[in-house]
Amino acid sequence: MAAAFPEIEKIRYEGPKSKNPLAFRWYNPDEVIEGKTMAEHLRFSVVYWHTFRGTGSDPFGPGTMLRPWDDGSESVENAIRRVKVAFEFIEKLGAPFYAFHDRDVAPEGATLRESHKNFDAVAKVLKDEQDRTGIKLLWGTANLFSNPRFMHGAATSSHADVFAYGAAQVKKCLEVTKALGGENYVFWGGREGYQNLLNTDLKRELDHLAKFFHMAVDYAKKIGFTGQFLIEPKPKEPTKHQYDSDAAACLNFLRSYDLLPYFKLNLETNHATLAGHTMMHELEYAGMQGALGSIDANTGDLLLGWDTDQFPTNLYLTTECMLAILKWGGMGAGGVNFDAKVRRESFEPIDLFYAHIGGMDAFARGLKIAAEMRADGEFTKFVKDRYSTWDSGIGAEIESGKATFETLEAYMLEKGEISPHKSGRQEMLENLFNRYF
Ligand code: 3MF
Ligand code: MG
Ligand code: MG
Repeated sequence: MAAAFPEIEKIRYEGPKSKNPLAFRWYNPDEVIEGKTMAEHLRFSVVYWHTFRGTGSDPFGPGTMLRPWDDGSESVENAIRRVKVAFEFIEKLGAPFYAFHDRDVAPEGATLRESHKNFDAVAKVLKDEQDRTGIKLLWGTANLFSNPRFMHGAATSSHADVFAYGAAQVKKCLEVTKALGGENYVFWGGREGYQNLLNTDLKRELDHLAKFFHMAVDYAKKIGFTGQFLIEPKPKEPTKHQYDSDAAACLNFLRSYDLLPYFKLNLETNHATLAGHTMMHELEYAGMQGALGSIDANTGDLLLGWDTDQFPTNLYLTTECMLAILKWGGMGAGGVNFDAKVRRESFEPIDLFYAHIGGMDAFARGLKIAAEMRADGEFTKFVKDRYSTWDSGIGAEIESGKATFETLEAYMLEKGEISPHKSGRQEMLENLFNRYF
């Protein structure tokens, strides 16, 4: 097969002075930061759905993307040709991982049996290409939201047969993910949520969702799949209320249904902002509970209120992400997965390179800046000092559990009024943050 990107050579690191738009200026895979290489910290991953299946269609018009290798058919032959293109792209880019939904890589058949067969046929080629290039599968996932049968959700559908269908699909996807050495398995809520409580049995649906996850955990054990399970929070779109709305909601759900030991979170920037949080908040919240699994790296648009899935280029954002990720000891088996799509107007194949190079450079630079901030330690020192009354005296008594309401009342009656505590110094700290750019 002829190359899909014949004019593109392997993308190389050329350093910050380079003006070559097809080179990395910051992502230098072998550069060591805090004892690990950039490649080990960042574990970049290319998504199959936006990058190789995205057409650029929107509610107002059809696709615009020029993809000369794709004949637009839902045939296994076309799917296999696409695999070769995907691996040529990922190899030239130098990303070590990729991620897919079952239905991105192989066409859905007329029956479940036929879909399984198509998936197996394409998985064989994926395996060959992985072996040829050394590119690995960051995670697999099943698409339980596109087909009309999932209109009411999958695991939370009002129809039991739909639950069964979703289970069959996840069973197969777990088998394929295992066969391809996938390091994680992701559940994004899809249509697991509701539009209206008048037609919804909320408790029953959540009980079903938990049952579904327990079945997945049991089956993974049975077949020896040892990858990390991840849940990807998102608050709205497609349903008005998604059950996995944010990190806190997911962790509460997992804890309530005895699922916490088996899951971590895959946090997505644009989902965090839709939930009214910053990405750093979501990372901190998951990190402090040992649940930081992986990230879907993208960004929204301040002026648009939906999931625009743009490539991340804002260095403040990537620095904040990397500060939180480094603070909580990294993402383990996770990675920086570009769940992002080029704009509808960026229709040429080469735009896929510009987009990923920009995202990788933005994260590499964020990593470098975050590591510099940590080495200087000024923020850490400030925060430590701000809470210093907890290190001894009454603060230490409260933290260690020695104090009670009675001892605290006695303490305050004795002490009298409190003199103003230290300034929060937000403006000074924001200026300090800026010093690194
Ligand atoms: C939706 C998403 C999804 C998930 C994917 C994997 C299509 O907003 O972000 O991308 O990432 O389904 O779980
Ligand atoms: Mg995502
Ligand atoms: Mg998204």
